[in-house]
Amino acid sequence: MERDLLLTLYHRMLRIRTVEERIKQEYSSRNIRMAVHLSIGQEAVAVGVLSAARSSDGCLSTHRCHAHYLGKGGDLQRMVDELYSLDTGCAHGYGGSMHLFDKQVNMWGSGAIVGGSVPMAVGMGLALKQAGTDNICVSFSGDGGVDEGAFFESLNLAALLNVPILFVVENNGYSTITPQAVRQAAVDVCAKARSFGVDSLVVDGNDVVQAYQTSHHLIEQMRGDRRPRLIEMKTFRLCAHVGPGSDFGDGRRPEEELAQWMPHDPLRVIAAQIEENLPASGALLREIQDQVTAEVKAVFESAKQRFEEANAREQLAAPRPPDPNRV
Ligand SMILES: Cc1ncc(C[n+]2csc(CCOP(=O)(O)OP(=O)(O)O)c2C)c(N)n1
Ligand SMILES: [Mg+2]
Repeated sequence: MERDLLLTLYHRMLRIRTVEERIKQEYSSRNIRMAVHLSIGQEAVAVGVLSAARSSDGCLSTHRCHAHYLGKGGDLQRMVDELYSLDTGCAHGYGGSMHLFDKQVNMWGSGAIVGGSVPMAVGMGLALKQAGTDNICVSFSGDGGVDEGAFFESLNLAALLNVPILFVVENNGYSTITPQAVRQAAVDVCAKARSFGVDSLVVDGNDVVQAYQTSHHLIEQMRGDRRPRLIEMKTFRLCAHVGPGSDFGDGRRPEEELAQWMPHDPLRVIAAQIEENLPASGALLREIQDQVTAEVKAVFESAKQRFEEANAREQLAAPRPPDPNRV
């Protein structure tokens, strides 16, 4: 992989990690008044897939959507403003962490209903095709999304109508704290997709280079043949299902799994790839780290300041009816 691309992937993953680490820190202040589902440990999926897509391609996501929104190029300040319930947020402060949207970059939204955005993505993909473009739609769902009937109806319709949709199943092995094998009689997601006529393959979701190259290859095919594909990305969530904590050590997930996955932390994986392919890149990496740290600090400080000012004016205390003309 060429040097600039490798560094870009690193930058994007580190930026997402730094934002979410900052959310963890700020959460105890209780100024982020909503559930947050962090993607720490899963950044390579979002960055690998979405770096292979174009801004004009569409994307729909799930409750765990920060990485997808940022990977798609969504505005960071507007995301953080949304977490602080500010009306400058990307959903004007009404949606919160699970409802991120940025029309400028065709981040078409995300939602809390497991599997709920998958059929919508099929419709959006069909619209792209009917408009005569070569754009595609990316649909992210978790392995929990594969528990849902709507997921299978979506596979069927996408195959039947030849919809250019890339189904990305971000398989972190759990739906909240229930392992996949406890919920699904057959755990081979690709076999299920193939049975509907959707070409599918499995990728190491912690290796951003593999995620990028596979996605790029499939997306290029889809621009030509306007047919669906599915990628199952095997990955692991390093944080709790929800909130800033951890669900290891309290019996909810076995600690041995964390020990097994830690060496495969996607940021460690890419750091090793950079070390191997780009010797003497230490100064460059430090430059990227400094730039990301400064950007994230400035964005949070800005949001916090405006949150405090708004709070002081008691603007957040009064319920505001949504204005349907604003989106
Ligand atoms: C239809 C529906 N059922 C149950 C829930 C409760 N719920 C919220 S997140 C979640 C886990 C989803 O797991 P997965 O799709 O694998 O995503 P992950 O949290 O692992 O990223 C569940 C069951 C919900 N929001 N919607
Ligand atoms: Mg899951």
